[in-house]
Amino acid sequence: MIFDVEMETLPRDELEALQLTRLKRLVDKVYHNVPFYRHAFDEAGVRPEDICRLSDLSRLPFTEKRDMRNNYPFGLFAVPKDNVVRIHASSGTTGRATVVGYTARDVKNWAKLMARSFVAAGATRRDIVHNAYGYGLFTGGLGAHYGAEELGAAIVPISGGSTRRQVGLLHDFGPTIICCTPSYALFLCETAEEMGVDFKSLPLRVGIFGAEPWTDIMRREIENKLDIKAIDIYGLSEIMGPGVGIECIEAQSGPHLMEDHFLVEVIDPETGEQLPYGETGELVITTLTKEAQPLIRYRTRDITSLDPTPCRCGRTFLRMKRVTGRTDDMLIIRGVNVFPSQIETLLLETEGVAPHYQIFIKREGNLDTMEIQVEIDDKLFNDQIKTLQRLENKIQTNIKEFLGVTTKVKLVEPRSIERSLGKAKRVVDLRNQGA
Ligand code: DLL
Repeated sequence: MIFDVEMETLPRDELEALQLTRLKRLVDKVYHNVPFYRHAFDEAGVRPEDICRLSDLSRLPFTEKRDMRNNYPFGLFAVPKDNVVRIHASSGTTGRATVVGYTARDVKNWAKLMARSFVAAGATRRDIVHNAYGYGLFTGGLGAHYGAEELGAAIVPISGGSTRRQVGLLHDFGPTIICCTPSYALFLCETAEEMGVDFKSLPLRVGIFGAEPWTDIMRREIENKLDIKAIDIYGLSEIMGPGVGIECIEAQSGPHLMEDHFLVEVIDPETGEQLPYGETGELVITTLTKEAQPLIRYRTRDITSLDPTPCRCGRTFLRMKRVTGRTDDMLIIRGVNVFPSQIETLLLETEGVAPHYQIFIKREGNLDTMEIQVEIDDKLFNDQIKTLQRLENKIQTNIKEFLGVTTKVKLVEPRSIERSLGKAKRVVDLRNQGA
């Protein structure tokens, strides 16, 4: 099913014409209303009237996270503050928080895009949605909430945390759809097991998971454990929140991007050059309809590629490949580049380990070292030390062979790695703590 058939199946030439009209209007608006953009455009020697075709997009300068921080809190607003009805912000663990403002129309558009997303994931107004994304400054909770209401489904606004209580409600209310991070879905399932609740006997049929990188092998793990279809939803607060893209349940092969609202490109993160479809690089997004805080060519730091091939669901929007990581997540261990998601794939392909792991980066002398702690399955827990050592060696060898990096692998007891209620912390960097 498709929520907005007209837009979501628009022929590409009509879609591009719409994008161009919107882009021109946007460029004109930010040039005249946001001093930061006027300055940036002047510096790049480009004026609004220079944008005549979609390919002229590459003449515009990029916007980066640091530009948002430098204009903290409201410097990038393109409307008077009175027109702003909602403000979200990122947690700001690595500096000042990133602030995002919405007008009433922005909130409405977001709700519509999230309603589209629910329908793409197979939801209807008859569904009950258990929403365990955090409510608050994080966009996950309220984003999903407004979308489910827009669709007319029933939403249970449980937010993150109180995990045992959540299991009780999953059992009692019988929701058919669950929204949370993939790592929290596994934690819920594990808690249910401890409480004697069998997830497979619940009416739950679809999970809408995102907000953190996860792999296809993790998807299979979740689908098997929970007996549901697991759908990947993508988004980021700077651009809107969840619903920038979502997979369709028909193909489950990478999120369709909502291209009538967002103009997307993939660039080489080193040179800034646009890359052709299919090539992997950094996703860059221009918001075409945002009123309060539009962004031009925002560098997401997310690594992916774009897939223009037609999808069997009938949507004409491009699909993005699953995000494998962020440019700032890349680990460089003794000159070798590794992404946590590559390690996840190798770990989960190994029989006997559970989908819970953490990567510790330490400095020993002048060398960076990596230790991976991964939980073993309950089934292996009572096995002989020899068996466990063999398993550790096997994982170490696999990682060396496939990723070219030497690691220390340590198997740890089931349930000993801290569970997160939202985004999982996969990498712990101890290098600046004298470790
Ligand atoms: O995580 C918005 C969101 C909420 C998306 C709920 C999906 C579901 P931020 O906290 O600003 O916003 O974090 C955005 O999270 O740039 C990616 O690096 C990562 N991310 C989000 N969705 C995915 C995904 C929300 N499906 C950052 N796969 C993004 C991989 C994702 N990474």
